[in-house]
Amino acid sequence: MTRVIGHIDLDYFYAQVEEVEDPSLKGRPVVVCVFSGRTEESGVVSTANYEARGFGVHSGMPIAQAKKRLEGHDPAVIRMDHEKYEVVSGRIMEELERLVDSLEPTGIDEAFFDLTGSTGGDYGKARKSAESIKEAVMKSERLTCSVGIGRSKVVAKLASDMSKPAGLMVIPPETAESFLYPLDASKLYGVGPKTMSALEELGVRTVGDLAKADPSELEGRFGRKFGGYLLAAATGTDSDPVVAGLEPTQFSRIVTLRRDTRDAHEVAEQLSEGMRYVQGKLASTGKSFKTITAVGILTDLSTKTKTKTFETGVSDLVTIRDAVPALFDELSRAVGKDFRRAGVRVSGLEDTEDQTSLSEFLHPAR
Ligand code: DCP
Ligand code: CA
Ligand code: CA
Repeated sequence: MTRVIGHIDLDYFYAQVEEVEDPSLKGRPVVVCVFSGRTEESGVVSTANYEARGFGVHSGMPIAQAKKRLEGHDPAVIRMDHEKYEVVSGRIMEELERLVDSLEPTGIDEAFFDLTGSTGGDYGKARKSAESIKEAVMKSERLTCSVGIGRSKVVAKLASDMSKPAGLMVIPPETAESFLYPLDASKLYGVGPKTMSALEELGVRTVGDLAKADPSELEGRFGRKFGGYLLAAATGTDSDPVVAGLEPTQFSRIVTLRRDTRDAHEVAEQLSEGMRYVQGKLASTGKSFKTITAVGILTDLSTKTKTKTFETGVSDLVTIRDAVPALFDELSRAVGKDFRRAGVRVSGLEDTEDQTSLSEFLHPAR
């Protein structure tokens, strides 16, 4: 049977969450920022709403530059609150899981899903399902999203990208090739600038050129695996399945320190929110960990770590708060240099035994 694969991506996600929380922001340029804390202005733009994008503001831009572009346009400059977006994302993913055959989250605001079974391969039904999904997200969270449907992950992802913002694009299987061929090959998932310039050397500009390229030439240039993928992607016949609910393997949090330091207590103090975040992830997923790692990033950006492993699973904040300063103490003595950034990571995750009672405790309404 022809597959029905979907991709959903929430529009200007962090900024839209802020707009929902404070409706007075609607219509104004909104910029969500990661402040590094060094000076009042230092840091980068995490994302911006479409009003701000209209003035050329985009993710990764220095905050000072964004402010300059928005001068006189009443911008709202908001500090990024990752925790808040994680919570919204978690609720949406849970809801989506109930609406599709299988859901594969691929980031905080996006996921692939499969509707092959429930639609029986009928693309009219698939369009209806996609509309219900969009309505459900709007109804429960007041958020717009963009959805693409097609016969492969590559087609679905392209369709959702091209329908942004607030769009829906359904590409029935028989139109997949006419949809794909005119596009620039660089639009294909996995084709970055390096691959693109190699493709151009082979005379490939569009997806259609790629589909007609000599398979042995592609495999010679990119290897059997990637060469084969490129050909399949170009015709929308990439066969990667939707893999439901990937289990987390670790949780971590890294911060930029207010000043370079090797003082373990100073580092631990600035990581205390990070420790709470990690513990919150453990609690909400019903996991405990065996290994905890102190991560120190030096001024030359090299990474140093120190690890402690427990005999049995741990999930409480007190143990984390004890372990982290001790590990940083060891780490800074071993390294003998100041840290610029610091983080905490827990890994070796396993299910906490009293998972049921714990999740009941955390979500009494369920
Ligand atoms: N993000 C970030 N830094 C980046 C890119 C993204 O912090 N360089 C964060 C903020 C975004 C979220 O990840 O809201 C999702 O990223 P997207 O690339 O999906 O971008 P948006 O959702 O913001 O915008 P779009 O409407 O284009 O999807
Ligand atoms: Ca998005
Ligand atoms: Ca995204």
